[in-house]
Amino acid sequence: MIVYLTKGDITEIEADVIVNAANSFLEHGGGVAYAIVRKGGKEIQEESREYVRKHGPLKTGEVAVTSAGKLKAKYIIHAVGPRYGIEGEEKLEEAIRNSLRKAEELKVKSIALPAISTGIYGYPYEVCARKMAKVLKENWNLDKIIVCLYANYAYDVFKRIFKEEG
Ligand code: AR6
Repeated sequence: MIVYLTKGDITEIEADVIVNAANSFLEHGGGVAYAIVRKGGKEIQEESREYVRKHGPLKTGEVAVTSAGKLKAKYIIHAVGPRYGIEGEEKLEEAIRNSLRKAEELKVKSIALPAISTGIYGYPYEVCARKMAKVLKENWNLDKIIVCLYANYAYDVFKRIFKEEG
């Protein structure tokens, strides 16, 4: 398994799965979620609503799967991260771990993840980077995990922490 850190727009990445930083209602109105729906098409939002109609809203740390619409990926895994100051960082760890578990269940080989909870939900990049480093070290049956950072500063923080955490 190879882990890559990359800078840029996650919707441009070639991976079987793209992880979305979602909310409990899977209403993709801002941040990376909006970028995914804008480029992937409204079917992603429609399938998300259908999921919530059937199963109810997701708890923090949980994930749901939809198609990836017009994106090159096969699936979107929508992961609900915690809100900083309201929900603890163990939920961030859960959201990351549940995303990778779901990807294994889907029998895909590659996955791209954004820095869940570090935008609108306000978590420091450093906390997210440490949680990612921890979870990625677990034994995953995936060939390629791409962590995609949007801001230069985020990329620098992740690079430093991934180096520190080995
Ligand atoms: N590609 C990669 N990363 C991105 C992109 C992109 N195109 N756009 C933003 N980021 P956020 P959250 C980074 O706010 O904090 C939404 O409204 C961004 O710089 O997308 O988990 C949802 O519907 C940040 O580092 O997610 C929820 O309501 C990271 O992605 C809520 O925001 C996550 O930022 C979730 O908040």
